[in-house]
Amino acid sequence: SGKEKWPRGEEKVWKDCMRDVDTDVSSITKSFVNHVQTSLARQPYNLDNLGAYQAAALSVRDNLLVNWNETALQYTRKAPKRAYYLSLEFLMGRTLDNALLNLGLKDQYAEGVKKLGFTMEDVLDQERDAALGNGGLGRLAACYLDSSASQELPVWGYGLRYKYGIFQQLISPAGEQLEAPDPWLDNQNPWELPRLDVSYEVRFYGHAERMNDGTPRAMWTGGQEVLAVAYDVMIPGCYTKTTNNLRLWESKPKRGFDLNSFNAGNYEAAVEASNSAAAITSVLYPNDHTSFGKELRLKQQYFWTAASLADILRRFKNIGKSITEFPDYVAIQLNDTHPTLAIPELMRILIDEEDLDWATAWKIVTNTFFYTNHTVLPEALEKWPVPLLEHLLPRHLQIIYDINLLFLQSVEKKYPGDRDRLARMSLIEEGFPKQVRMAYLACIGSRKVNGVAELHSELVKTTILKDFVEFEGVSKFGNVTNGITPRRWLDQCNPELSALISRTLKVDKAVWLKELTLLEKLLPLTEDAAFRTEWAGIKQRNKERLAHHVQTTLGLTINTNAMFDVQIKRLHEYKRQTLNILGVIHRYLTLKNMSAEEKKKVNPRVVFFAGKAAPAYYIAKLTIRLIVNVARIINADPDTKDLLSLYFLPDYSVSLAEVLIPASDISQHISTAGTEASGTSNMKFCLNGGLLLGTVDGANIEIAEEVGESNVFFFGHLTPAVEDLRYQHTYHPVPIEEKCPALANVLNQVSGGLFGDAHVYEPLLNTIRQGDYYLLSDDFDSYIAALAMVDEAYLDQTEWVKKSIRTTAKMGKFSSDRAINEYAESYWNIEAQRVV
Ligand code: F58
Repeated sequence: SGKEKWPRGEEKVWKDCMRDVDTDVSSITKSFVNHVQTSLARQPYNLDNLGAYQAAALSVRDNLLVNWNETALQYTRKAPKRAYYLSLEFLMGRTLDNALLNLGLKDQYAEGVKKLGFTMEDVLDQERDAALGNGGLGRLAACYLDSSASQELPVWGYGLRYKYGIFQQLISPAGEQLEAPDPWLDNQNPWELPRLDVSYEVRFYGHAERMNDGTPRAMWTGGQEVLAVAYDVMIPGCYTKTTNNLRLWESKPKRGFDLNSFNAGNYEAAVEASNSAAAITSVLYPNDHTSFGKELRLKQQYFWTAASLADILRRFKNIGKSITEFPDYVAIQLNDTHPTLAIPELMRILIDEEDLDWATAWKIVTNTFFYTNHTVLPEALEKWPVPLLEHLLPRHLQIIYDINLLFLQSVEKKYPGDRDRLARMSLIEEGFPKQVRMAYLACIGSRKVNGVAELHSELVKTTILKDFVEFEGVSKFGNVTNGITPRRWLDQCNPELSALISRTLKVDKAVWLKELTLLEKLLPLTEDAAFRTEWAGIKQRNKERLAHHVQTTLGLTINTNAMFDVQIKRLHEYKRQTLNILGVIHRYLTLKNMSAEEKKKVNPRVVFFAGKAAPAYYIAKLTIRLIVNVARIINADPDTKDLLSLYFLPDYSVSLAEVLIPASDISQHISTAGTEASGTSNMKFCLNGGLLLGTVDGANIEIAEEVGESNVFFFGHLTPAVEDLRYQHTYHPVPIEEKCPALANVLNQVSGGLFGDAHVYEPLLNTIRQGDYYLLSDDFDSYIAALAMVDEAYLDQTEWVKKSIRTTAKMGKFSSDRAINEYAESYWNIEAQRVV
C-alpha cells in the first residue's frame, strides 16, 4: 500500500538495498563463497561436499527469505481469510532440490556449483531427509503445503519440531528390524528459522474450578507451565513468489517458574520438571495405525494445539475484528483426530478468557474446524482414557463433558428414548476406564468431515460415523480424494521424463506442472514408435539408476533386464506384504519345478520391498524377517536366480522413494478391500509410468477409472464381501488345504524350514491359518492369477509401453493442486493471493 513509514534513517538507502536477490551465475557463486567465508567460517581450500551443500543451502535460503517476507507482508496488509493445516506429521524429505526447482534456479546453481569444483548431484546428496512423519498421512501434509504455495493460497502448516524423526531402520543379518534414533538436526538445519521471539506458555495438570456465577466459565490454575517456541520453515511455491510458512513448535522449560513451583530447595524435582518440558517434542511416535494411550503423546497433542491456537488468535486479533467474525478469517483443518483437542481448547479460550456464552462460542468453533479422517480401521481410532485427561487437562475434560451433555440432549430430542443410540453416539465410551472417542468429538466440532478417496468417504459415512450422518445430515460429510505434488513426484524424481514431456507437448514445465491434466496430450503418442522407444529408454535408465544406488549403498548387483516389481510402504497386516512374499515363494517353487525349456519362456523379475514396522508390531517385524530370509535363499539359488530375485531395501524414506518409484514397471497396492483409505504412492508410480497391481480399494479404484481398467491389474474380493468372508472364517472355517491348496503348499514349505528357522515364522503363519482376518486365503488364487497376467502383458513390450504412456497421461486428477483447490473452495472458502 506504500503507507508504511520507514522506521528510521533514509528511505532511499533502505529501498536501494532491498532488491530481490540476484540470480545470475556470478551472483550465485559470489553468494555461495560469501556463505563459506562468513556463515560457515570455513576455508575454501578444504571445503568438502557437506560444506558445499551448506553454503548452497544458505544461499538458496536467502532467496526464499525475501519471498517469504513479502508473502507475509502481503497477507498482513490484505488480511484475507487464511487456512491452517494442523498436522502432527510433515514428512518433507529433502529441501534443496525442491527449492531450486520451485525458484526456477536449478540450472544456474548447477553451473555455479560446477565452477566451484562440485557436482550438484554430490551436493544434493549431502542433505538429510526431514522425516517428521510415519507414512502417507505425513507425506500428504507435505504435498499439500507444496500445492498451497504453488496455488498462491494463504495456508500455513502447524506441527512439532521433533528432535528425532522417524527411527532409522537397520536390518540384522538374521532379518530382524533394529531401530536407531534419527538425529536429523545434528548438522544444523539451514531450512528453519528459529523465532525465539515467538513463544507461548502452555499449561498442564493443575485444577479447574467452575465459577458458578451463572456463566459457563472456570478457572484453570496450578500445574506445570511449558514454553512453546516457534521454528519457521519456508515453503516455496512453484514459479511464484508466494512462499508460505510451516511453523513447528519446540518445547522448552519455563525457567524461574519451575523452581518456585516446587518446595524450596527441591532442586532435583525442579530439574526433572525442566527435563520433562524438553521431552515433549523430543520424538515422533513411530506407530502407524494404532493408538496407544501414552501420556507423552497426549501432552504432544495438547502442547501443539494450544500453541498453534494461541498464535492463530494473536494474528486474528491484529486485524481488529470482533471475535464472532473469527470463522470469516480463519479455517482450521484437522489432519486426522490428533489435533482434536483444539476443539475444547478454543471453547476454553472463548469462554474462560473471552467471556462468551456457550452457544456463541460453540457456533464459532463449529464454523472454524474441518476434520479429515484417514482410516476406518478400528484399532486406529483414537480414544483417550478419562482419568488421564482429567489429570493432564482437567478443564478440557469438563468442557468435553459439557459438549457431550448438550449433544446427547439434542440426540435424545430427535430420537426420544433410544438409549442404545445415545450410548453409541456418546463422546464417552463406557468401560474401565471410560474413554473419550476423539473421532466423534472431531466430527461434532467441525463444519465438514471428509474422507480421502471416494470409497473411503462412503465407508466413513456407512460405518464409523453412520449415526452422525443420520443425525446431522449427509451434507456435512464429503470426499476429497488425495493428491501428490508433481513437482517432487515427477519433475524432481524423474527429470528425464519431465524433459521428454515438455519437449513433446511443446509446453514449458512451468505450465504443465501446475496444470497436470495437460498430460492427456500425451495420449496420441502411444501410437508413435519413436516416442515409445524414448519412453522405454527412460524407464530403463531409471532402473539402472536404482541398480547403481543399490550397488553403491548395499553392494548388491541387480539384473536390470528384469521386470521391476515394487511394494514400498509401512509394514502392516492390512497392507498384506505377507501376501506378496508368499506369492514370491509360490513363483520360486513353480520355477523350481520347470524344465529348462519352460524356463526359457519366463521373463525375469526382480522384487523390491521397503518399509518400516512399528517397533512393537511383532507380526509386521516377522514379515520383514521372512522377506529377508526368503531373499537369502532365492538370490543364491543357481536354478532360479536369473529369473527371480528379491531385495528388502532397509530404511525406507522419501529420498529412497524418489529413486525407487521411477524405476518400477509394476507396483503392488494389495490391501484387503476396504482397509486402505486411499494410498498415495499408487499415484506416484502411475504418474511415472509404472503400472499398478492392486485390489479394488482406496484410490486404486479412481486411478482405474481414469486410466481405464484394461491398464491396471485388479484382483481379489470386493469390499462388500469382506464382512461375510470374515464371518465364514469364524463360524464355518474351511482348512486352507481345502480352500486354497497352492497357499497351503507355500505355508508348508515355510513351516518345513525351507527358509530356515521354521518355528520363528509360526506366529505369522498362524495369523493366516487361524482367523485370517485380512483374507489372504480368500485372495491368494486370484492374486497369483493377476501376477500371471502381468507376466503375460509384459511379454508384449509394445503394448506394455502403450499402457505405461496412457497411465501417465491420465494422472492429471491426482495432482495435489486439484485436491488443495477442492479444500480451498468447498471447505475453507479462501482465495489465492498474488504476491508481486
Ligand atoms: C494413511 N494413514 C492411510 N496414518 O493409511 C492411507 O491410505 C492414506 O493415503 C494416507 O493416510 C493419506 O490420507 C496414515 O498414514 C498414519 O500414519 C497415522 C500416524 C499416527 C497414528 C495413526 C496412524
